Amino acid sequence: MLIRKHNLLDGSAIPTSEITPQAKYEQYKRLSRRGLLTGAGAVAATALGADRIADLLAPSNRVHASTKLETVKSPLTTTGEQLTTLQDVTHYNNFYEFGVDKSQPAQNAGTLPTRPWTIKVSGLVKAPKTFDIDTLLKLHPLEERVYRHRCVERWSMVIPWVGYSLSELTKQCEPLATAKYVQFLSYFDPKVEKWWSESGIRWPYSEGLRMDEAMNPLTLLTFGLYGDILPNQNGAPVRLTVPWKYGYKSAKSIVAIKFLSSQPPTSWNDQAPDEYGFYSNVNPNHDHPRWSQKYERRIGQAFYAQQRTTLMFNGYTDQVGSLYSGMDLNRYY
Ligand SMILES: Nc1nc2c(c(=O)[nH]1)N[C@H]1C(S)=C(S)[C@@H](COP(=O)(O)O)O[C@H]1N2
Ligand SMILES: [Mo]
Repeated sequence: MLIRKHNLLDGSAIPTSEITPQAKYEQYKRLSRRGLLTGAGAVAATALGADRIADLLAPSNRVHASTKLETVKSPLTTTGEQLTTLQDVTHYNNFYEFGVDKSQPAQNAGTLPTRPWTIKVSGLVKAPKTFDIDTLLKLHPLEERVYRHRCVERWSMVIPWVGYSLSELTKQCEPLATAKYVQFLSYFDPKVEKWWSESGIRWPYSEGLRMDEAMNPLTLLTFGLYGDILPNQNGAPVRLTVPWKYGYKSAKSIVAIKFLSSQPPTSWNDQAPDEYGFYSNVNPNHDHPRWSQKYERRIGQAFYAQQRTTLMFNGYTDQVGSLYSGMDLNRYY
């Protein structure tokens, strides 16, 4: 019941199966179905109805007055398009540590311990440092920035994030001139994130950017959305948002940042290198081996209005196009 309802949220035409090899996907599906259907959730769902259950299982979804973040408007708000609803932004998620179905993070991520929380900075820096989350929140005024969000699976959203440019933190880290790449590592505790084995990903979730990409003002160190702290399923208490790249570059629940001289290993590239490159720039002219990237489906829009043409760099060419001048984007996909 729960599964049916959440899959119907977006009139899903694009199954999760497209991001992983079919056989493996069938295996995840069996595992997660078994987990859901034999659990207390299934029993309670029948008795109370799916909406009530979603609330009960994901206390992190409830908005409390004390979790509001004070923000200033940002000149870097880059789209005037209609926002995706808070309900869709928080109930259609990829966060594989909490399950491979898009409805699972909202149900399962409530147990993520978001305090105390630190980010450890190491590698090619003047001196390693550890930043507490509450220090990070005060490092720079928080801005509200509305970005387009395009997943490699061809769905998209428009989300009002809260944060500040990652470059503000990077400056505090004092990277050495030899640092050419930055790696981001997500929180990983197999006892908390009990769904970790459902996918073929090697944990912890790892992502990376070239230094100039990390320093681009659009790259957002993100603490909230819709004026509130991040719900756990969206990567609380701190994540990255890199709007010109496919969603998977934006690592959630970051606990470590490393400055490196060479390209770090990244989770999806590691899993299927011919499907997911290191750069992962949104590019309608470079097809995924199993599907075209020319179109996308805007979550939450009326069915007839869902289909959209995907824009080069997700529409952020003016801001980031020059980072790739002279590069063959079919080779560096
Ligand atoms: N740690 C971690 N970060 C992650 C993921 C994940 O599974 N684990 N999924 C990625 C993918 S594929 C996408 S599309 C975005 C989804 O973010 P959202 O659910 O907040 O929209 O998070 C990215 N960051
Ligand atoms: Mo994604």
